[in-house]
Amino acid sequence: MFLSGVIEGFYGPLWTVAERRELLDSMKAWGLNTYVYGPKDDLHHRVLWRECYDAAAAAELGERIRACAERGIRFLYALGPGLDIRYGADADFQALRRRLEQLFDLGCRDFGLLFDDIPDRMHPEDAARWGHLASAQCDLTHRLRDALRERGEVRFHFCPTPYCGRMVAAKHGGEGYLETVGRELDPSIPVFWTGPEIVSEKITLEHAAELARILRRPPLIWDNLHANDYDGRRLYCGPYSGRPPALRGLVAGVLCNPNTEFPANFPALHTFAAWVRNPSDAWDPAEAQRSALSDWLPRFASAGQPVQPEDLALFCDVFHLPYSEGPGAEALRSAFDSLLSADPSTWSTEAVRRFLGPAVRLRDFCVRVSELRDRPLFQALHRRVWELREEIDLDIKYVEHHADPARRGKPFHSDFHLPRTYRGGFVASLQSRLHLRPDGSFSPGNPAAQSTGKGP
Ligand code: GDL
Repeated sequence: MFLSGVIEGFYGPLWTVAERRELLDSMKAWGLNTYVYGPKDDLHHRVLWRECYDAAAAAELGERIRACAERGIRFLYALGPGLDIRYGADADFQALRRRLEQLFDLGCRDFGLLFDDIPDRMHPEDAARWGHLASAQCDLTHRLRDALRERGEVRFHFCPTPYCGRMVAAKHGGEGYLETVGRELDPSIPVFWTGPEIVSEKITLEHAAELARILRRPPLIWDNLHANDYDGRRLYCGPYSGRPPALRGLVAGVLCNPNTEFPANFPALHTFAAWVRNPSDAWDPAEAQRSALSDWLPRFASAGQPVQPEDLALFCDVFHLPYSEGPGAEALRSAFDSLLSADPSTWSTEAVRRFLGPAVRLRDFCVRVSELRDRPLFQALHRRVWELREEIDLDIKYVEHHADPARRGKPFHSDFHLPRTYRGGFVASLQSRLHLRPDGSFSPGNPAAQSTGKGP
């Protein structure tokens, strides 16, 4: 069975019970078949991996497992013991067994052992026994699976310590890690893989085929395209893209680990599900996005002025995908760039309008967001929208100032964008100190041009 669905597998606040219920309903409606539970900051997933859930948490999990079953969705519980496990310690094995048996008793039959984002070194005794980290992890997976099989039929899944091309190239996990997994892990156990990068812009057929060769099984894609936990300023409301539909024939499945803010995931998951269902090998992300946004628009019912479809589309072009903005955002930025690169006395009315038209629409959309009747959606979008509104408002005022012959040439100030409260704070001051070049290398930046870092 081709696995398609959603991983709750990011860092940061977990989704709520109501959000998960909505997710499962949408997944059923959209034809997605797998939900993976493994949020990094459920303490019992990583830090307290030895401790079983208390009665209340277990009851909630049991309900969720039932809710999945009722909708024909596979529930996969993922456990990440790698931070401090001793692979050879019986006490640790028994703790893992107890953890998974608790889940088994709640109805769970699909398990994942995740060894991502952990130290890639073992205790010397484990190293002496297994030689390779991969061997210790594969052996542990088999032992656990065999123990659980005494209870009934179960399926296991495995996330390697190097889980993308870049980590393998850096020999994370040790020389020959993936080859060892390919040789030693039971071939019926799917192996997670995020692509050439942790957040992969593209996953090609060649890449998947090469992985399948090394792993001796088709990889199970853990897709971080829409994950935003690594940067509090970003949000991804663009369409699923960069993966040819033919990829479906080369992998065991694709599971998306999306934005931490659940309500913002509508376009990501709607377009992803359309990609999964797409009958042909042709894929038009823009078309999928139009369909997703037309279904999303009713959620933007406002207590004030109504939200227009083209404004929602522009917003999603701004908060688009990690490696690209949508066409509306590109056009807005290029209109602004062409004004900034010319002397304001030469600005044509048309060039000013080309910028101000969409900029004002975007600013107005930001105001609309605070008036949304769907308050969880407002909360999910609020911080990013506020920052966007601050910035776009500044740009509009700047352009209006210099487009006005009476004010042009005089310095531009904004009473709402003041030293230290605007773009201030310690983090921003650190950000200005190291400059990231397009080739990925860092060099000293120009902190003097930024805030003094003294407050507020
Ligand atoms: C990761 C983490 C994931 C996180 C994502 C994006 C995997 C296998 N693990 O490396 O939990 O959400 O990056 O930051 O992807």
